[in-house]
Amino acid sequence: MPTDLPSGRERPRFSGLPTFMRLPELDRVRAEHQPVEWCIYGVPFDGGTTYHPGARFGPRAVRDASQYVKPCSPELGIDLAQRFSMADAGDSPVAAYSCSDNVGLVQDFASGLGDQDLTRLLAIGGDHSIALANLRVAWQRAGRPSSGLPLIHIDAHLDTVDVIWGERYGHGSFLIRAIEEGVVDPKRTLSLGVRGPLNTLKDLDFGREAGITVVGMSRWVEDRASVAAIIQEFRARLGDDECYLTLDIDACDPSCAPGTGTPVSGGFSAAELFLALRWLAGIRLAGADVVEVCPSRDPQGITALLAAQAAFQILCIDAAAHPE
Ligand SMILES: [Mn+2]
Repeated sequence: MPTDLPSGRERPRFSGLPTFMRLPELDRVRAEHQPVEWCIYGVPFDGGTTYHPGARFGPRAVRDASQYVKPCSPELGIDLAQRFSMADAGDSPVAAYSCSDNVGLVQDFASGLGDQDLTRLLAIGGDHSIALANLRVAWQRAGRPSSGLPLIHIDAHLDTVDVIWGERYGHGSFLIRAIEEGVVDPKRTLSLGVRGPLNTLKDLDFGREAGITVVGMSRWVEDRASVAAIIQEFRARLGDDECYLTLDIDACDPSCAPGTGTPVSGGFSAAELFLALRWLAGIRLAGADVVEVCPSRDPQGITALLAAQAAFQILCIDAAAHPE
């Protein structure tokens, strides 16, 4: 089902109110009684940040950068605007002073977006703590699978820290909470991009013992063919099941994603990230998020641009699973 998207060759991309990718606003699409297959919304929250704050300005920066995201992927042969009905729902309300309150608030907002059975949600962060809210809603909409949703987690960090500064819902804890709550299936979780330095040598133990397949950045650098094989094996275990995808922009190297709160050197280049995402094309997605863009750390805006283009590539992964 197509999206009514203005042509950049008729209406300039530098004009108009900036919705994500110039998509129609959700209210307008609903007023016309059109179904929505993918709904994008922002979560301007960074109360879960442990180092540089500022990701609360991420949704605005990503929307602005996304004015130059065009709808067609020649690599995958997909015209996203022809494939999906998409809309931008604006921003979720946030509880700026409370991580735990914020998760519930965002969850309530996201639960009311689009049609319960049809609409998948793409959240633009905000720090990584907001992923838990979107994951809960994706799990509910997928029919509450008892084993939890399979997950692709692209991040420099594994985000399985139990408690930081007395807080259980910060940006380093979304994955341990999601596993505890049963909304994520750790045995069908693939983590790409993790690297050191770590606080302790035991930091990855919880994830590995829970069954997460952790593919560290060193393997990507030293033996990329084996990463391709691991992804093939992961896809075989997925079968036709829907999978959630979360992208922390700090998976990428600070040279191409400096605008993030907890940067770690030695990450993916932009081209490598897109290669990894293309290797996932055709996986059915239950929902997704792109988080941790901190615009004030990046005056040139290359991080927000990368996040916007990556969000497009993520939608293309699902589009490849829904041929016209
Ligand atoms: Mn993260």
